[in-house]
Formats: sequence, C-alpha cells, structure tokens
Amino acid sequence: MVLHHKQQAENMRKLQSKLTKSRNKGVAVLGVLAIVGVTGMLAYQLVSLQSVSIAHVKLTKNYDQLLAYASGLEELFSARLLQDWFEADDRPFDNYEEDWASSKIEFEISDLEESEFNIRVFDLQSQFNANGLNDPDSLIAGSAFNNLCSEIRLPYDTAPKIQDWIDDDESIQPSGGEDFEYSRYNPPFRTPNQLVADISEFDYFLNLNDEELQFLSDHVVLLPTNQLIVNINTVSEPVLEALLESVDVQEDVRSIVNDDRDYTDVEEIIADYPYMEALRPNLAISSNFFRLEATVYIPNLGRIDFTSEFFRHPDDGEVTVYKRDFGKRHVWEEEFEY
Ligand SMILES: [Ca+2]
Ligand SMILES: [Ca+2]
Repeated sequence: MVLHHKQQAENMRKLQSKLTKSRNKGVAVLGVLAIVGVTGMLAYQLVSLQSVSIAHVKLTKNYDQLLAYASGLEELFSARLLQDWFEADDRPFDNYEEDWASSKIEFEISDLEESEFNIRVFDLQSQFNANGLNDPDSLIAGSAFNNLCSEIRLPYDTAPKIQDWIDDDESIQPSGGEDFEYSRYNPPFRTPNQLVADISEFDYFLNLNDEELQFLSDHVVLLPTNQLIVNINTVSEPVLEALLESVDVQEDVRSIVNDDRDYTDVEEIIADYPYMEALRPNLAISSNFFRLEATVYIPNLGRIDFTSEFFRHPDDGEVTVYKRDFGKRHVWEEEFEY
C-alpha cells in the first residue's frame, strides 16, 4: 500500500516535470518565431528601402543624362549663332534663311536607337518687347502695344498695369496699379519695379483668359532690356502694323513680310517704303536675342523639354544663355512614337 502511494507520487512528479519541459519548449519556439519574424521584417524593410533608393538614383542619373543632352543642344545653337556672327561680313543681317535658324541637326547626337531630338528657334526681335513699355525715351511703345492688343481686344488697362509693374516708382498712372492697389488683393503682393522676366508674371495682376495669354505669348517677348527694336528681316506682320499705327501710318505690310527679306541696311527698307522713316529708331537689320525650344527623348532615359533664351553680343559675338525653362512641354509636327 505504501509502495503503491510512493509509486503514484513518483509518477506525478515525472508528469509535472514533463509538462514544465514542454511549456519551456513552447516559449522557446515562440521566441525563435518572434526573432525570425522581426529579422524578416527588418530584411524586408531594408530590401524595399534599398530598391526605392536604387530607383531614385536611377531617376536622378537618367535626368542628369537628359540634362547633358539638353546642354549639348544649347551648345550647338550657341555655336551656330557665333558662326553667323563671324560671317557678318558676307551677311550683316539676320533672317530665317540663315543656318542658325535651321531646325536640322546634321550629325548623330546619340547612337541609341529610336532616340529623338527636336529643335526650333526664334528671333525674339521679330516680336514686341513688352519691357520696352518702360523706356522713358520711347514715344511709341505704349500706343504700339495698345494697337497690338486691340487685335484681340485685351483689357484697356493691360499696358498701364505692365508699365507700373516695371517702372521703379510708386506713382500710379491712369488705370495702372502699384503696391497700394495690390495690397487689397488676396493674397496681397507688391510690384517688383523691375523688368519682367517671364510672361507668367502677368498672372498676378492681369486677368487674362487662355486665348489672350496665347496671343501675348505669340507676339510679345520679355527681353532683358527696355529697348524696343525690331529686326526688319524677321518682324511679324501684326507687330510691324502695330508699330506703324503708333506713328499714324495705316499700311498693309503683307508685301514686306511675305518677301524674302535680306535688308543689309535700315536705309534700304526706308528707300523701298518711305513710310518706314518714322520708325527708324526702332528698326535694325540683325538681332541680339534668340530662343531655342527643344525636346530630347531617349528610350529608357525619358523625355526632357526645355526653352532657352540667348543673348549674342553684337560687338564680339559672345553668346550667353540668360533664361531657361524646363516647365513647358513642346508639341512637334512629327510627334514621338510612344
Ligand atoms: Ca546673320
Ligand atoms: Ca512701379
């Protein structure tokens, strides 16, 4: 009987120890699982973070490469402008028949198949320099600008508002606007009182619709000078007509602009069209300001659109980029195949 009890107690002890052991084992397994889980999560985190940063580096690298192509196209156009300056003995003028105006790229820029390069260039002195509204010596800038704007019936206060935006005083001209006026806007802002750098500045103080903005970007430029001088070999029909109207000349200038123009002297055009005499201070046969619009597309790298504006110094032909815009997407006749 005693023995039987002893046996029973012994069995109970064994069973208890077995249970404790397997409970310990369970805790250990859970511990291992937790460690595996945590390290797994860490590994996943590391790998996914790494792939994000790899993608990031790749994007930056691709964009850098596209930027290099973009600056290559700028160099190409600068070289063409300088070459044209060296040839001024033969052709002192600038017109769209010359090599600088070509949209062709005669050599292979990239050996990557299906890469595309598109350029087009403009003589900015074929358009109206709205910063000329700030030339105190110009008697015609304001009225010429109003004549140009009357084509699309821009609000009558457009010119005086631009003038006040540029001039360095705080006195408001009729229908204009200075800090006092704009302090009532929400949010309020001040006039920069300096030359306009980009047409988008007009959004602050002019309430223009898309059609009006398009008209302005087609005919108006903002050069880093307040001189209003157009190139008679490239000037557009509406701009030339607006200028003539401001000196009370109503003429159809289509015969001038549709002709092949290669005037080597302002006197020449005045001899052909005596009414041009009144515009003499605003006329030139060549240009100092140009614009390049370009798009580069390289498969696997992506696409970059840019617009750069160039100044070519008339004395030594030195070419400088004074403005770059990577925000405007260009449309081409032969659109990219993607
Ligand atoms: Ca030339
Ligand atoms: Ca002002």
